[in-house]
Amino acid sequence: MAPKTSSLLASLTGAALVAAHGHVSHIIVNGVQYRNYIPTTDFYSPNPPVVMGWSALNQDNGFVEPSNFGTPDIICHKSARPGGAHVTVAAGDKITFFWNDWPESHVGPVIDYLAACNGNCETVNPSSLRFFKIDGAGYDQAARTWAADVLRANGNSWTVQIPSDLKAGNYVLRHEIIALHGAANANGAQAYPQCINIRVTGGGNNLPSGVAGTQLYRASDPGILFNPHVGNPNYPVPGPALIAGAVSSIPQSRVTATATGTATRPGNDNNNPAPTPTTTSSRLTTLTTQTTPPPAVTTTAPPPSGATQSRYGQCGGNGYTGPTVCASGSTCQRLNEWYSQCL
Ligand SMILES: [Cu+2]
Repeated sequence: MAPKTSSLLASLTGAALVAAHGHVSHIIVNGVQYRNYIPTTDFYSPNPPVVMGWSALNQDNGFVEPSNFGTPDIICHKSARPGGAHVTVAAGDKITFFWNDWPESHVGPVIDYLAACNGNCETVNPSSLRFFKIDGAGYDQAARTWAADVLRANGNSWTVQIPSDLKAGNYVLRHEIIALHGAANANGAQAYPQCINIRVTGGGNNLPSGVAGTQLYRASDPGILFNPHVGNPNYPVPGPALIAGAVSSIPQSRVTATATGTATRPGNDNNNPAPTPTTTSSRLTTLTTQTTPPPAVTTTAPPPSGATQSRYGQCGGNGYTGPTVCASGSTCQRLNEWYSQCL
């Protein structure tokens, strides 16, 4: 609920509730692109394609709010149901998720989990899944970038590496961005989980223990209730610890596809043998790296009057008559029709 004592905070909370952006449109693994479930169109199609991605009620490209972090909606998004197929990868392979869009204002961490299905993922009960964290990147104080900034810099993509010693089998890969632009307020963070089914071949004997999706986060976690609008924030990535041997992020780069593929339905795996791991590195095209700084902000000269709004102050909106030029280092960003903020 918005604080009644402050119309400003009410405006900001409202903006956080209405601003919703994005889903994973496809993945690339070993140079092959696979279509994901497209919530904005497949939901309305009488015969949507059978894909590895889970379907969910996020037709608004929306998010799961912290007050629902204890409900099954946080597992693989709202009322999610397993994808009808899976993509086969080798342990150690890299999988790149592509988002259809990601707004610059939606800063925050990017986190990835795996959970064994103990059978076909296509028919798994989401509540039976136990997730372990294979990467989790927050804010890089040296590079001064959020993981979501790095994702944007790489064409709205994020690359995950399957542990090379992971036990072979069927897994749900849960990929997630948590947007923090409204997270200074209670219930203001936005979780955007996206799940796909994968079949992992090769590997070793490693099967880390995990937690139920409904146990990943609480609304009061320091990485969920967090103000990102401070200088060089020291951000604690929420959720369970990384598994042994994992890093917060592998180096990120642009990845391009050389072919398109179709996900495999249960029982048809011999028609779609696992790719050979040796092709992985040769098909990844590195254009940018994890440490790429965000693009420089181009500022225009302030008007002669010199009226300048300070960072985090209001700079626009219906009925607003104050300064519309932001202090150096910040730009005026529209949050809704009533409120624009220097960020
Ligand atoms: Cu949004």
